[in-house]
Amino acid sequence: MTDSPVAELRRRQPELRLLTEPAELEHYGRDWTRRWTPNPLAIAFPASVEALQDLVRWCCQRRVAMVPSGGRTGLSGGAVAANGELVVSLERMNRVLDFDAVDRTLVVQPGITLHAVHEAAREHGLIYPVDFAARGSCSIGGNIATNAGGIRVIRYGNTRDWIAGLKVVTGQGELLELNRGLIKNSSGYDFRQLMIGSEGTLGIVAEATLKLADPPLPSQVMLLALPDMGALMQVFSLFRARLSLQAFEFFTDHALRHVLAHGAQRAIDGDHPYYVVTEFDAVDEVARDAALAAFEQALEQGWVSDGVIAQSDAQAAALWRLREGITESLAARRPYKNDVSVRISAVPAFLHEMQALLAREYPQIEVVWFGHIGDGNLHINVLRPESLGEDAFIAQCEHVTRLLAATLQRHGGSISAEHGIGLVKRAYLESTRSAAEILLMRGVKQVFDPHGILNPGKLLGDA
Ligand code: 2HG
Ligand code: ZN
Repeated sequence: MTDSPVAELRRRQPELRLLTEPAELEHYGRDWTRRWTPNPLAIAFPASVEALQDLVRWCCQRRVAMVPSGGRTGLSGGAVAANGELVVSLERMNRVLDFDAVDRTLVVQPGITLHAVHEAAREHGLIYPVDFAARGSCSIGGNIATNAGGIRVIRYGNTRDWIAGLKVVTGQGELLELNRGLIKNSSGYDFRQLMIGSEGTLGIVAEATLKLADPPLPSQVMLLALPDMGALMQVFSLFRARLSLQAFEFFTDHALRHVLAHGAQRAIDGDHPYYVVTEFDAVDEVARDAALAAFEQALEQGWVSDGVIAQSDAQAAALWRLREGITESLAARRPYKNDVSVRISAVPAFLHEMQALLAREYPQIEVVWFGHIGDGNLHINVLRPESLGEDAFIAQCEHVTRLLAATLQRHGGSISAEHGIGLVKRAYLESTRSAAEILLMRGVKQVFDPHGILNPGKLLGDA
């Protein structure tokens, strides 16, 4: 009689932590999407690059599908294991390996949380500037796999801009050392950049060299209430011209209602349809006066109806919570999520069409918008009414997403700005990427993972 795959793996790697209990399979087999029923084969926790490499080699020989797994805070189903895959959790590979003061880089294992990376950089008087609400749970490997963005993109760019080197294990178990921390390297195809955003379909991140930056100047946080949607980009243009922005985020009154019900503190009285949280350099009195002047000008123009400036770190955190707490405040409702982007210049026209589309297609359904408006990135969370069954709700949302994808296509936008394609968006990839591009993507997949064992079904769908 032949061994089961799990028994065989146990014999091959006796040191490997392997979980197979139903509760563990359930826990590690899903991400924040909660749409698919987890059904992994087992959960493996390699503790070293060598163990990871050996694991991939075994999976390749045995044709066992793998799902690389970090903090599983993803919103597109990229870390879901619903088809008997082996989940490869990088949880035990969570250490800082090196800091180089001259290069200003931090070498980390993939399972380290974003928060722990921030702390490690801070210990050396520097920052790792990519930041977003899931920082305490998400892992750097997952951030790299999705090219995570967040709330500081307007100033610092996406994860892609902060990766100086990567070690990855390909679908045949080869270990590649990509770019080795070099700033300048004009020696052909940059596989590092190909791996970033590949959602675990081309390789598994085994180690990352992160660039660090100087801490930003002292800042101020302002909350603004806006009378209408048209004012959003007017205020943005004004503030961007007058101030040095670190963040510019927006949310609607619907979002505010949920976040307040979830424990956040109201900061502006009255009913206002739109809000902006912005953070900007405010190093001295001159800079603070410039911020006030910008606010007053916006007030005179009728683009803002009210506003507050945080007077302490605690108040700044409270203002940020109004924006950052939205996802969590909606989580119990398991919203259907869109995460879309257009060029900043296309935002006003796109917003206009999108608002009309959502009002027309979701007449009885609550839709919550928020996001990184200063980057042209909008999050749309659609809440299922109790009267509508789950399947009918998803079907309706998929229908609207198809219309939304067509609108995005007209405006040259993307169906996934920062959450990835995963399982959730794969039917819409064609609206953002051309047929020629998708064909090449399949070719690339074939090169790095010829047996299709790395996160099958995600991003490109089934080949
Ligand atoms: C954010 O910007 C995250 O807060 C989550 O990207 C967005 O929940 C969402 O739709
Ligand atoms: Zn976001």
